[in-house]
Amino acid sequence: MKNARRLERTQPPSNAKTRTRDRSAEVAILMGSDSDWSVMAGAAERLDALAIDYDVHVLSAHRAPDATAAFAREAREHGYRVLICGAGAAAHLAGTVAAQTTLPVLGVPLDAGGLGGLDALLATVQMPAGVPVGTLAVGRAGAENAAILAAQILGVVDQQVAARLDALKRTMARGVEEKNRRVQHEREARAGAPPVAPSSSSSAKASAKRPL
Ligand code: RP5
Repeated sequence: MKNARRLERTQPPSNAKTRTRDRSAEVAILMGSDSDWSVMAGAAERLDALAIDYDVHVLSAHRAPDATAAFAREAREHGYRVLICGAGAAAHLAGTVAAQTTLPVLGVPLDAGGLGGLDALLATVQMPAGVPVGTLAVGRAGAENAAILAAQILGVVDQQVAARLDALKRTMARGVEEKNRRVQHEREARAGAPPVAPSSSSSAKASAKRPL
């Protein structure tokens, strides 16, 4: 099972929108390895949904330090406004990028095995004063939230992006209402059903603990 997941994680980001710089991507998604793509694709999907143009690049603080530093130094003049960096293990990508630019850098710690992502979380979040990395949650939620936060940063001055974010909030709120309706409906259906006698004290305790 672990091997299967590993195989899936090593698929290259062939369906990513890796664009050349004649395009006007405002966000760059950087990741330490192509094995990070299955999770970082969550950021790409959110940016797609918000109609925000982005590039995707594999860079590495440790394996390609010169290319990483050069990318970060030139990012602003290439038109980027926000940089999202996902990396696992000793995750220094976001920090080394932040060291070279004054663009906002959002770090997504990834679970690359071993320590469940705690290693990457600490490496990403524990930046020295003066070089901030906005650190998101470990894994998929962090990747998606990095994209939404990038949109929120762009949305400070871009009214169209801000409007799309408002629409996202409304959609999420409707989703919660729908979930609440389902829960209430289930409770009402259960309340209307004839009671089932518990067969033992332990099953009575179990049903008392049930959230619905
Ligand atoms: C980190 O090491 C990468 O971000 C990745 O999460 C992890 C493993 O990389 P690979 O060995 O799969 O290239 O630098």
